[in-house]
Amino acid sequence: MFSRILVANRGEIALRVIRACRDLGVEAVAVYSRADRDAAYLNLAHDAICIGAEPASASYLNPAAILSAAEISDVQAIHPGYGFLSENPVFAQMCRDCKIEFIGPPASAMRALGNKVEAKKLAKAAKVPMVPGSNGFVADEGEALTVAERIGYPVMIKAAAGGGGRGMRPAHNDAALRTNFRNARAEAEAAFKDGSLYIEKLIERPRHVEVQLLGDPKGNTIHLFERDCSLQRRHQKLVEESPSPHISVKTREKLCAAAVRLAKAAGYYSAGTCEFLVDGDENFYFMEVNARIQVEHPVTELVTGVDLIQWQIRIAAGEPLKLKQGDVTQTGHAIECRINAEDPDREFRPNPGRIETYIAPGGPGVRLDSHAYAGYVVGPNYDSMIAKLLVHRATRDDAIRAMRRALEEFKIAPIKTTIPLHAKIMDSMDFRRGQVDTHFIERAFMLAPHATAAPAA
Ligand code: MV4
Repeated sequence: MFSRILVANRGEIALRVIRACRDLGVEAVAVYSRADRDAAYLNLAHDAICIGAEPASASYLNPAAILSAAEISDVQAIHPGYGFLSENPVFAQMCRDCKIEFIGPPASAMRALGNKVEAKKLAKAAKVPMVPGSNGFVADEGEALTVAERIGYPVMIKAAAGGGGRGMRPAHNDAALRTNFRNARAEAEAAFKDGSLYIEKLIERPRHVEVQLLGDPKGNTIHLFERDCSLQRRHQKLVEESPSPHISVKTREKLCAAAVRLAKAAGYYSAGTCEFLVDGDENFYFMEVNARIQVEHPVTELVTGVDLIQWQIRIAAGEPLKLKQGDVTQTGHAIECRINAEDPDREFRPNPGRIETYIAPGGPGVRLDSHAYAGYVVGPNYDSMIAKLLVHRATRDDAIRAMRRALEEFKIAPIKTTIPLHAKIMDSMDFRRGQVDTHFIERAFMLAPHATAAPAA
């Protein structure tokens, strides 16, 4: 095992990784930008090193600053968390070239899976179901029309370099396809300096279901079941849960087995996630692989009892994955609410400021992953997530009630947060029936009166 690890991130995930290090008896070295110099979690690390100015580009996204901090603090490994440099194969290789282990997958797998068309080729070879579409890029409108004729309308135009829904346009007929193809290309060129597009059959009202994977370099690869992340707004996840309320035992088995096949085909190791779209008939289609630990990983930790961050560290240190597929079970139901410092009444605008009141929820089945506290200042430089509130209970109904209770206990003032929005979601009949697809928020939250009910007893 390593004796010292550098945590190349901030906020709740930096704290989560520091906790995993302490649980393993490993020293954690934190890094911070000048904006985070007063954050309390820095005191839980063995050491803390300033890596630059407030903008992420000067600090958390600056490989030279992070590697310098790693060299002077004599660490054997770097944990990148999520976001920032976590999915950057160049950074992963730089670490390893400096003889510092990058706690994550091999750069080769990050490269292969980071490219959407490349990832699809791998998925096809591994017999993972995919949305019918163009095989690779579509050169021009003429070719787009030919593809649409073959697969049938409606279709979805996607940017190869896109993500989070950017550069994505539906088309229901030839005329719309011509217009939207041109628009999508212009948008992709402007946003990513890469106008490459591809086309898929449009999946209506899809659910977002993803499979957690864990593997070692020897090819021991397992899944830790699925998370349902369908409850999103503008491609920002708001609520995640496991099990998915809308797949059968049989679909779950097929979905998880497909994800494991893909990870093996890609030579993937460490933690990762395979994303699928699931339609109303439980057909599932491969979307992409996230080559990092994800924000919502604690949902899986709760239902499986497996500490994913500890395993990432153990695997990077060369330990074999002793955990076998048969050892992993999905027990009870877990839900996560992402609490953001945003004002839902003002288009979810970030709402930075000093937290004066902070009363944390607790009690049976509650987990709170947060770096915030009374006196903490939410700055304008980074994303606005300040807490992940999770519950784990025997059934989905029990979990929803526990979440409702925990949300009521949770007091943050005077800054605006998404806590009241989450309370409304927990009260909504559609959510309680598990009737959540990717358009739930847009549909229900200008809150139609019939879509809500009194809080569960
Ligand atoms: C789709 C789709 C419908 N049909 N692809 C959005 C982000 C990207 N990762 C995939 N996305 C979608 N791809 C086809 N062929 C609908 C979406 C989509 C979506 C997917 C997952 C979660 C939320 C979403 C919200 C809107 C659209």
